[in-house]
Formats: sequence, structure tokens, C-alpha cells
Amino acid sequence: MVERSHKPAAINAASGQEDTAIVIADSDKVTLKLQTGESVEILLYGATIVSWKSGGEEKLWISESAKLDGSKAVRGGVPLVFPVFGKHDDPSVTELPQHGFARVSKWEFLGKTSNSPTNIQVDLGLSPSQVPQELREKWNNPFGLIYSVNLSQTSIETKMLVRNEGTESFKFHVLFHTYFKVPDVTKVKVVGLNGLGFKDKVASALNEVNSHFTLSGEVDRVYHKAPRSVIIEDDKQVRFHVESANLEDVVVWNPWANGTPKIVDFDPKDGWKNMLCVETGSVANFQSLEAGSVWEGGQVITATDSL
Ligand code: TA6
Repeated sequence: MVERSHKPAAINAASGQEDTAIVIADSDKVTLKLQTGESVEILLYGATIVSWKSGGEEKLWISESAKLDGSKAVRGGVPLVFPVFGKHDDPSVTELPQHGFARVSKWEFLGKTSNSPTNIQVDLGLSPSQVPQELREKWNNPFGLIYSVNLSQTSIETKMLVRNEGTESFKFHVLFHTYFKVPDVTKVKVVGLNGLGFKDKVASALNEVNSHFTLSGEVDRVYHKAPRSVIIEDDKQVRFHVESANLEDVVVWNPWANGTPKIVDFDPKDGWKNMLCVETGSVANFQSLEAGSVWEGGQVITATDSL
């Protein structure tokens, strides 16, 4: 059951008991905390996850100059891409800015939808009235989004539900633009994508070796028909396991040393060494959603080094 909005500032998951999972919501941010120390912070602006701590460590990369005040999409964490990925020449979305409006709209906190001391979920919602007017006019479809974030001891799950509330079908892309924090991207191996069809946005510099690839320069690639499971590891250990549901594509992005000077809010400029975007989504083709229908897709990211 979705609990509707405007919860008290602190909601104790175990009805008054102390030291269990909690959700703290204020006008800008929702924080989930487990008794065992794991936490997630979600800005209502963009419903952007800006922090995920597990095993005592931050798991997501965020730029030191990321704007967290709602003036710009957040550079880092998990921004949401909807209803278009990148710039696109389809007439229904040409006017929208890169990556659409979900990441620059203020979402509503709908409430806590499940919990136990070791697991907690919240939902956030977006409807046309919350989208900045000038963007709403550029994609004038009646829609409803429900974004669910579930925190457990070693993983976070993000799920998007898209509802067509109009009388005509519409098309959309959706993507979780996750910025993973890694100790050294030059040592990272990405397992699960070799041999797939892809579209390169730049001449991506990567080396395929057996079942994984490593990066040796800027990479910006959309893999099509990806398997459900992608692994991010390095010479020391498996760091993340990304498992998706009903999402066919995976984008891999790192701007490298030549790319970061062009991104004003990317700091430090050598921060590319400590990040890698591995983004599950549905972006190679548009999803078409009939009037009155619902689409759902999601991912579970497990931080395997904190197991
Ligand atoms: O997902 C990869 C990508 O689309 C790249 O092409 C790159 O530009 C990146 O996203 C960041 O985009 P942004 O609009 O956040 O600067």
C-alpha cells in the first residue's frame, strides 16, 4: 500500500520502537537508515539518490561542485532519465533538454511502503503539475511516475512505474544514470557486456578481454539487449553486482581526463578516476505505452565488497 504524502518529519518503522529502520523526510530530502548503519539520501529535486552508504563506505560518486539546491541536475549519485535519453530526433521529444525533465522536477514524497529492521522502501511520485511549466509544454502527455527506492543491508533497489493517464499512447525512454564510486577506474573490469550490439557516442576506448572489458580512455556507449546481470570488479574484488528487470539497455560512461574540463560541475577534474557510470535503462528504442497502461522496470545494485 502506498502511504500518501506529508508524513511527520521522522517516521519510525517499527511503530515507536527505537533503533530500527527509520525514514526522515523534510521539504528537500528523504533519508532512509537501517539499524545496521546503511543509509540512502534522496533529494526530492529529481528524486536523485545523492548518497548510498553500505559497509561504512559511500558507494556513489558525486561531484564536489554538484548543485544540490534544485538549480541544476545533480552531477553524481543516481539521476533519473525520463522521458528522453540524450537529445533525440523523434518529433515527440526534440524540444526537451538532454535526459528529459524527471531529473530537474521536484518530486513528491509518497511515504514509506514497506519496512523491517533490515529493509525499508519509500515511494516518490511525479505528475505533470510538478514539471516546470516550460518543459511540460514540450511533452504534453498525461502521465504518472512512481519511483520506489528500497534499501537493504548490502543493496539498493530502484524501480520506476510509468502510468499513461491520457487517452492516447505516448513514447518514452527511462534510465537510472548511476555514478558508481570506484577506487581506480583504470583497474575496473566490467563483466557481462562483451559481444553485444552497441551504439558509440564517442570513439569509446575500451579493451575487451575474455568476458570483461577495461577502460583506457573516454567511453560513452549504449549496449543493446544486455543481460540482466552486469558486474563491476577490479583487481581486488567484485565491487558491484547490477541486476535489472525489464530494462534492455546498459550505458557505460566515463568522460576521462579530456572530457571533465568541458563539464563545469564535474569536480575535482581528475574525479573521472574514481567514478564509472553503468546505467540500466530502456533507451535504444522508445517504449510505447497505451492509454491507461502501466510499465515497470528496475534494478538491484548489490555492493558485494560489503557482504
Ligand atoms: O549517459 C551517458 C551520457 O548521456 C553521456 O553522453 C554524458 O554526456 C552523460 O550522460 C552526462 O550527461 P549530462 O546531461 O548529465 O551532462
